[in-house]
Amino acid sequence: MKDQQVASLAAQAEINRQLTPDQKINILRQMMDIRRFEQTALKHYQAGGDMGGFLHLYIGQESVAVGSTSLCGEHDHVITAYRDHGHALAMGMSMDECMAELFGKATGCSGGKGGSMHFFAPDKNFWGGHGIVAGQTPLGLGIAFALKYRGQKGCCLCYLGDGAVNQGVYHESLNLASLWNLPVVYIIENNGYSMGTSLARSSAYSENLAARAEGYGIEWDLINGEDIYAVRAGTWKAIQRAHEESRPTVLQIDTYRYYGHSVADANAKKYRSAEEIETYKQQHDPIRLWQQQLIAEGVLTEAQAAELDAAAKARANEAARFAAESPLPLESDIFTNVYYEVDHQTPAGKTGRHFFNN
Ligand SMILES: Cc1ncc(C[n+]2csc(CCOP(=O)(O)OP(=O)(O)O)c2C)c(N)n1
Ligand SMILES: [Mg+2]
Repeated sequence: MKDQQVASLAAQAEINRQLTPDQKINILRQMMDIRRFEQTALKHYQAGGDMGGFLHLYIGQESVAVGSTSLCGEHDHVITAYRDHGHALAMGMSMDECMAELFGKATGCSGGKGGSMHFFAPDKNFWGGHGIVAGQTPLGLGIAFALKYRGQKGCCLCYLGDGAVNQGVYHESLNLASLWNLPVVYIIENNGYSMGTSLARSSAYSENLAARAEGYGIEWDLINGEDIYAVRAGTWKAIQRAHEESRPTVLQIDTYRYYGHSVADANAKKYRSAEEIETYKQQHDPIRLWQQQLIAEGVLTEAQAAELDAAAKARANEAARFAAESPLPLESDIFTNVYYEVDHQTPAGKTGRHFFNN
């Protein structure tokens, strides 16, 4: 990670100097909301009975989603992998619809059929939530293609992990992004691990994953993810490049996850030391750092920060209550909202042959 000097330099970037006190506080509020939402989800998951399936927590990485999406305008879209709670909430999805989705309830954003990995809200420019590693990278490319095709001035922020960069489909996407001049920003969230494999053990030239973009003639940047100002300054350059020049960018944002790959990761402390995790929590926590920054700037007091946090916790508990009291999906709806063909009774939908003619 780069040192705090970078933070102070990034604070001077025009896009950060324009931030009002309210906008700065809103960034903190969003990060606190995400953390409290996930802590509450974890509590219910561990209690057993409320939730099934996987639960990949974003705790420790909140500044990446919140900082970058804070720059999104009307035609800017977001797509990500399975660690999607932070991006979804940052794009304006409600805690209620997200928590209900985790509980598998009909009031969930995907009707309770998607769960943790499939939050989805196209009306809020949020396109999921994808379980296949790097599967979202050609989809993000497609969103960027559609924007260009329609003549809309926007871009697609497509997030992927440090492990996903080794998937072939990501490289195919980079090739087309550059060849066709598409407004896509690939944001590599480098949390140092792919499941239990460290970056150094999974990637060649692990010092710089973003530089692979050079092979495709794409601009790239390295960003310190613990610093909201740095995330915003670096991402804004990429968004402007997409908007003004219709050119792609690859950003590597360094960050850290505090919990295991998923809640079911029994080896969470075997491939890294407890000291390493503790060091990040104590010295690099993005929420604490932003809170300290705002207090130092005189934008916020300790007491106000505590109030914001308490409100986030209360909202998360309220969302869990809403989820618990919501109805399960109806058995008769088991086939709806799964395939377009079934919902629209196309010939393929009637025969069940969705992909093959015979
Ligand atoms: C194509 C594919 N291969 C393997 C998996 C299993 N898998 C799920 S997550 C993951 C690690 C990905 O790590 P990274 O891209 O760094 O993302 P992070 O979990 O750190 O956010 C793997 C191998 C999968 N879901 N899809
Ligand atoms: Mg990773």
